[in-house]
Amino acid sequence: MHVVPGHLCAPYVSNPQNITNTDIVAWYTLRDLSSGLNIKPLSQKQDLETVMKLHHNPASPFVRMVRITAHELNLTDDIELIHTGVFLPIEVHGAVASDNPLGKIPTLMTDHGHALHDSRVICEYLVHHAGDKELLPDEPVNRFRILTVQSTALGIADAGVSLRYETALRPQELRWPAWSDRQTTRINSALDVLEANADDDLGQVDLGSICVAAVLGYLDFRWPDWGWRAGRDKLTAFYDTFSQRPSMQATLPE
Ligand SMILES: N[C@@H](CCC(=O)N[C@@H](CS)C(=O)NCC(=O)O)C(=O)O
Repeated sequence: MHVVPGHLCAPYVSNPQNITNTDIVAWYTLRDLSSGLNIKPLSQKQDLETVMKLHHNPASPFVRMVRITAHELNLTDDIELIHTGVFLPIEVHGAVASDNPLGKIPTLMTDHGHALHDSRVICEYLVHHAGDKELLPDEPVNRFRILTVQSTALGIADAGVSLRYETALRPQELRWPAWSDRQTTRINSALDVLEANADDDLGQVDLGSICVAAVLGYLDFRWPDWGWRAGRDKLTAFYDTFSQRPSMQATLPE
């Protein structure tokens, strides 16, 4: 049984079919305590059991998308970060692979013990978990517009991470410059579309703008001389403003 903030008198039970006598005793003990004496303030979340675990590495743009989303939803205290340490695309990382057969990050273990991947699934899960209707509204026109902006950002991240593997990790003699050029073209084309649609797509905090901000931060982190700002004034203004948010400041890549 997990006891989570806000549920002290009606504890959250991971699987209601598996309630044991111990759970019931714990439930009533908590209820009795809450009526009088030793109960902890709800704000002391860190003293309570964390209920989700995120395999992460702060260099990953996909991980950052998830972490910014968690910050914006006030869920950070509910997620334990598990750092992968050195994380290479040619090695199986045991801890990650045990929760995700693809061996990729981010991977989230929910409070129900389910492993979730990839970043878009995890972001949507966090929105659902928080009961939020702002970051990904139900209204279909907005919802699918936001998901498409998110997809554009994810495409830039896919191309960027692949380019990074190609140019920083692949042995020199095996490199394929035309393939690298294609990734660069893809990224620049997507940035142009984000610039053209910035007024409609980047004016609010939602899963689309969060993922765009994360991937622009990744470009700055890996390629400070890329020059993505040139000729993209709206994207630049968006990023300058968005990157001041506490969620961005708390998740800087390293
Ligand atoms: N589509 C995935 C992509 C995740 C991804 O490629 N993550 C990279 C780290 S930035 C990774 O796990 N690479 C390890 C590998 O490719 O083996 C998502 O959105 O989460």
